[in-house]
Amino acid sequence: MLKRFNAKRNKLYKTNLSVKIMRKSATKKPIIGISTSLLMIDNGCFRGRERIIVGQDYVRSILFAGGTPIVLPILSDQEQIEQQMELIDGLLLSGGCDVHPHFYKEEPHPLLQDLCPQRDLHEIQLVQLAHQSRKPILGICRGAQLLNVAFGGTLYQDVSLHSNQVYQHIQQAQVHVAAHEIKILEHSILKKTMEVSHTTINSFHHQSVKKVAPGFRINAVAGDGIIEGIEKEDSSFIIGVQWHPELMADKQEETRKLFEGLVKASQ
Ligand SMILES: [Mn+2]
Repeated sequence: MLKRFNAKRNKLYKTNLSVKIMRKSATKKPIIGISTSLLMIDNGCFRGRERIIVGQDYVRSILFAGGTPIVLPILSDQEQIEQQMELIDGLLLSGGCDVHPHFYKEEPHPLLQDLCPQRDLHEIQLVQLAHQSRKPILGICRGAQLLNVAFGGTLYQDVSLHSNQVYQHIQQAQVHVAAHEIKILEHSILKKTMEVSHTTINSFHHQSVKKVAPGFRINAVAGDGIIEGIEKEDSSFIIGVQWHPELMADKQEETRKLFEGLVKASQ
């Protein structure tokens, strides 16, 4: 009698468990890993110590798009970087300092700004691992530049080296203000995602893509010829945008669609 009862209980338990597992996987929000910067504290008790930082706007944009954000500290051990990749469904490369020009075989130009080579190395490995495991990538500002360099492209170390006719790409207006126009190219993943051919975006970059990486194409361009976005041709979602959509996501519908696109591709 007891045996039969136990068997019945076990069966019920197993059924409940599988329902629970099914429910969990059906509603699981994609985990989006956000790359981070290091900040040296220059005053107070913790002066001289480093902190991991990432803009809360990236976190909020992923949350609004239906994803679960996690931050990825800069690591150097290959196996541990692989473990970071196993944890996430999609990768968001955040903005920050310049990519070291040695990664694209150039020497530092006088207009080059801050560097963080350990961050470059970490993110290049994350990009390679995400690509190998077919996980989507959205690169924002520095993230778009890093993506281009990781796949063999080069950068203008300062946009003034593109021409002396460039727009103001470090806007003086508030961060959410749409400052200059961009054209979004037909048949691009970006066009399919944002569903517009033109838009006006904010701009906070002093560098930009020079030679587009092999296998990539331009997906957005400003009127002065500065490349404002790239994407991997044979990917479902490996995109870099030169502006800061996370600072405008609550102002522009097409911008929200960019984050929704990343989360959807990560499902
Ligand atoms: Mn710009």
